[in-house]
Amino acid sequence: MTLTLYTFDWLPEFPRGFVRDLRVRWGLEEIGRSYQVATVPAHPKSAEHRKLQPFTQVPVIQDGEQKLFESGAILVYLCEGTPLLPDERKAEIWQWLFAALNTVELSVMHWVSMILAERVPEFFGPPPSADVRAHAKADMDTKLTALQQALGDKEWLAGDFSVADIAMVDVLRVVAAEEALDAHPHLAAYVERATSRPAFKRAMADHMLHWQAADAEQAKRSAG
Ligand SMILES: N[C@@H](CCC(=O)N[C@@H](CS)C(=O)NCC(=O)O)C(=O)O
Repeated sequence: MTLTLYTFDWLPEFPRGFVRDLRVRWGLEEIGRSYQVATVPAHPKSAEHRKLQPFTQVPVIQDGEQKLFESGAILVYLCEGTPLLPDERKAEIWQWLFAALNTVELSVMHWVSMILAERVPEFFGPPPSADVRAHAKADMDTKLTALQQALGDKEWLAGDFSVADIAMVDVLRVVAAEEALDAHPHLAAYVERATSRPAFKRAMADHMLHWQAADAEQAKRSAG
């Protein structure tokens, strides 16, 4: 049965490459599972979307009878019983997956939303004061320093490449894109290592193709 991954029908340039359907696509590519993409309107949000996802966010998947939202839950569901979530390291991998989404991503998104408030105030504004932003950056850097220390010389967080690495690297990509990972060279190398994987490249290519098709569809609608 084909699994359906829901993402938005169209988004402006700035979040492309970072919308969280990417991490699900990456997981699907890693485990070799085919999928189709369906869309929900980004604006205005629909009642159908709220039935799928109570906060009207993406990603959501539908796999037979199983509907699931929250990217972490989706990744665990997909990777259970695969080499990305082997039974013997399950607890450790869950631990790092929660650390990615509940500790690191929290700090990263707090800081990134402040950067975006300056860049696209119509979505995220008003921009915070410089000292509020500096405080958020310091908090994020504390988390990144600790993460780098925990990673040490290891290639991946918990044994072989796992679902925790997908979550963590997808969170760190945002920091790397803002050139704020330079002070954490081991983490920068970790991101580079993970995003060199063919599965990531396929996922990213398909993610970007989706937005290109969305642009074409929008252009067609406004022309006709
Ligand atoms: N914790 C959720 C966060 C989902 C999330 O924030 N999705 C963004 C796209 S990356 C979204 O739908 N934003 C629109 C909104 O919040 O209204 C997850 O990991 O699935």
